Amino acid sequence: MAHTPKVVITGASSGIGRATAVTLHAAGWDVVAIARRGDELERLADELGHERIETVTLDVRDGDAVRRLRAVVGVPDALVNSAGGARGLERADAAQWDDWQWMIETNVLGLVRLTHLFLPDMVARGSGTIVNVGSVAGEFPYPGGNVYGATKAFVRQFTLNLRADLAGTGVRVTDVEPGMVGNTDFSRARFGGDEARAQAVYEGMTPLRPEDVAEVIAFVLSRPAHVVINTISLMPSDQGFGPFHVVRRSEDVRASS
Ligand code: 8X3
Repeated sequence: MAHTPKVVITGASSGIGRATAVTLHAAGWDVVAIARRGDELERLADELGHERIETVTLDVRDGDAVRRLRAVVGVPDALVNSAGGARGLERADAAQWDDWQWMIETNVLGLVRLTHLFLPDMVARGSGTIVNVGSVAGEFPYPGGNVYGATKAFVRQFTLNLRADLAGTGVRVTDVEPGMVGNTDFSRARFGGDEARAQAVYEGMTPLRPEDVAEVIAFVLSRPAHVVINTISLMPSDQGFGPFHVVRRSEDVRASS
């Protein structure tokens, strides 16, 4: 009987993680869907017909819960680190400490924790693919991006440093870096549930859909074993780059927020 590949996906209850679960399931993968919200995972399992889908309710910030995964999951063929998000868009001096801590604990520590858990077994087996969901914010700074962008820069460099360590082991690592993605909880969470503010982010433009990113992840995973994609950056065609911001002497820097 042909081997059915198994993928562990974090952040699988919504957005890119959920779309990736649906896309890979349709491509024949066994999916282990991980997220904080058990009710949303249950809805996903219902949608996928409770076949080739396992759900685990946990927060990637919870080290003990993550460690228990190894016994439950074994050695997956792929890990998609999609759990993460942004909290706040304030200028750095007005940012909330809790928001900064949450982003570092989730986007950085959570992703590293999952990777550290599965990597040794993948290397021992000589195969496996890890896809990290980074962001264009990890490469391009923008006002209010402060810690969020820095966590995604970490994800990018961690991915590349893993590549440096893992060349020749059969284990591949890729950073998929999307720009604006609509129809997710991303902006709602960034603005503390403020629906109107979240909607305004995507007003008058067409953002990426979570499925667009999921298809890229599926593409990465479906390359033959000798091909590794280091990074992929994608944006909606309505998104571009801003000019450098220059503060003129007439402006009061302290007041411009
Ligand atoms: C978020 C991408 O462009 O909305 O990861 O900041 S963007």
